[in-house]
Amino acid sequence: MNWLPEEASNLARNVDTVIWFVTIISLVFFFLITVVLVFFAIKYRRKSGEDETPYITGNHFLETLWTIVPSILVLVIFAYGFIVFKQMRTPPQEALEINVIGKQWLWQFQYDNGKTTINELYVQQNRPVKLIMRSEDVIHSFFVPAFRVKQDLLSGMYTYLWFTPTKVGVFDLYCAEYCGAAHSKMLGKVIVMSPEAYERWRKGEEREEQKGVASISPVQLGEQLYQQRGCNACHTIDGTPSVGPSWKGLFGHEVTLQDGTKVTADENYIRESILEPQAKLVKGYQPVMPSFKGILTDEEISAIIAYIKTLK
Ligand code: HEC
Ligand SMILES: [Cu+2]
Repeated sequence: MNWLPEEASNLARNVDTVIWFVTIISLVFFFLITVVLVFFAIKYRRKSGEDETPYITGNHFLETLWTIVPSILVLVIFAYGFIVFKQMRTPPQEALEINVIGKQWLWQFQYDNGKTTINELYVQQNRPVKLIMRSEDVIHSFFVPAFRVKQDLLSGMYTYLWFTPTKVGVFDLYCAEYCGAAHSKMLGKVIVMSPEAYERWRKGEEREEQKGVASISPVQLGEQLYQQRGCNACHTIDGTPSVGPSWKGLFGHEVTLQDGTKVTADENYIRESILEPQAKLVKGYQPVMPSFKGILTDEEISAIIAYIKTLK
């Protein structure tokens, strides 16, 4: 029976067992009670010539039974749930720590080797990971259904999450707390790699490899980055203003800034807008764009500029 999503972490099976345990107990009692109810309603319904119901004051045996049996069951559910909960809240000592920042409307991941990624979390198969999470604005919630983990991110305090991914693959990451206009676009991927591939990725060797395999044009790369780096949460490419201005017709045109001055959107303006978004604010918009300094390489910025140029 494949009613639940794929199980791709060490915690998934345990969570599912608790859910099935509670569901099956509920179903058994639901049918038991419904069947008895319907049966009694028919059997003891009012019949002609039989006006008075019998006078019943109680039944000690039955009352004790229906108090003790459910109490034991509820305690068993509690104990079982607590055991799994405790496992989920206790990261192992050797877990690899990754910092997670949630902000409107993207995920940022910082690794021990100094790397930063956006909307893509890279982890190693069969190696426990501990996420140390915070928000830079409102409440977000980190949710990976295949791992059966979900945890809120708050500003002003850290929250934690851990899991051991057990399957190599790419899994969906959602923000599960309504966090504003582009909440539904606050999506990411968790990329689980084999130990060898992860080691290469950590050392930064995978870039060369990628280049060898997929030599895509700057425009194509720019288009990919628009999606993968979360620009699409705030910028449209069809002319409709969103949280930020649309990229359509941006390049080469005049932009009116907050203080009324006008600048022409050339390569340097766009580059500055990406690295220091607050340096020149576009009129009519809030200063909410995060800086991508240290996140996008020069090559990637050039690719985004090339892509914006095509959006006439
Ligand atoms: C959280 C929302 C948000 C995200 C995510 C975001 N931006 Fe922005 N961006 C804005 C806002 C708001 C403005 C206008 C205010 C300003 O100039 O900072 C803006 C302005 C810009 C401008 C100047 C546009 C103009 O019309 O003059 C460029 C270029 C830009 N962003 C590029 C990017 C790129 C590239 C990314 C992804 C790597 C990105 N933005 C991600 C909100 C965002
Ligand atoms: Cu969110």
